[in-house]
Amino acid sequence: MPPITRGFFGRRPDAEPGRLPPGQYLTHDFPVLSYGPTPHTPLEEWSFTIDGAVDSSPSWTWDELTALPSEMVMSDIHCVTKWSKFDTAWRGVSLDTLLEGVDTEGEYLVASCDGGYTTNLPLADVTDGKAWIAYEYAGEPLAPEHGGPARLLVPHLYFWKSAKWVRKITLTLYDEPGFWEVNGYHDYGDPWREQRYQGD
Ligand SMILES: Nc1nc2c(c(=O)[nH]1)N[C@H]1C(S)=C(S)[C@@H](COP(=O)(O)O)O[C@H]1N2
Ligand SMILES: [Mo]
Repeated sequence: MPPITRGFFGRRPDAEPGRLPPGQYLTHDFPVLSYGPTPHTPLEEWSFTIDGAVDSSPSWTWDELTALPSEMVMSDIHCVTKWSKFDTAWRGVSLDTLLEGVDTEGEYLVASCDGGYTTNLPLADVTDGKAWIAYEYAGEPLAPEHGGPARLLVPHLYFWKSAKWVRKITLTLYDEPGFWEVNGYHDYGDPWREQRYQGD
């Protein structure tokens, strides 16, 4: 078969074995899942802060954050309600960049958002190129319903860990469950091990 034909059919994402985590189905649209209304914080009032078990607590305005070196991220995302979306394209600042020069004894963190949503993560899951503060999606400013102006992006875990409208990351010494985690969702949320709910 000529390569062009093989490429055309062979690259159909839903035909790629092993790319969809167990129990997930592929979707091509981008569902919106928000608990509560979409906040609309003006960019002049927006800031992003790292605090908690840190020696110094850095904070960035919108202009400061978006002036930092950013990265293009292409990743598959997996929602606990069972949809997955392949090749989502983001731009954002790596947590590695934001945590540079921050000394901490914390091994966990809680991300807090406008609107009150929180989620917890091990620090090791947001370092070494695994997480970003994303502010563009598909080449456009991130839409408010998808977390704009900026959201946490942690694509290797279920998407509830990717906190929309994130404003703060608090480093903690102990694991402190967030909004869905106290309501029965798994503490860690690895889609490949199907860690949807507590006890999975
Ligand atoms: N602040 C906030 N972040 C959130 C949520 C939320 O309700 N509030 N929902 C989570 C869940 S369950 C999912 S699946 C994704 C959905 O992101 P999307 O609406 O961009 O698809 O955001 C996550 N981040
Ligand atoms: Mo979700």
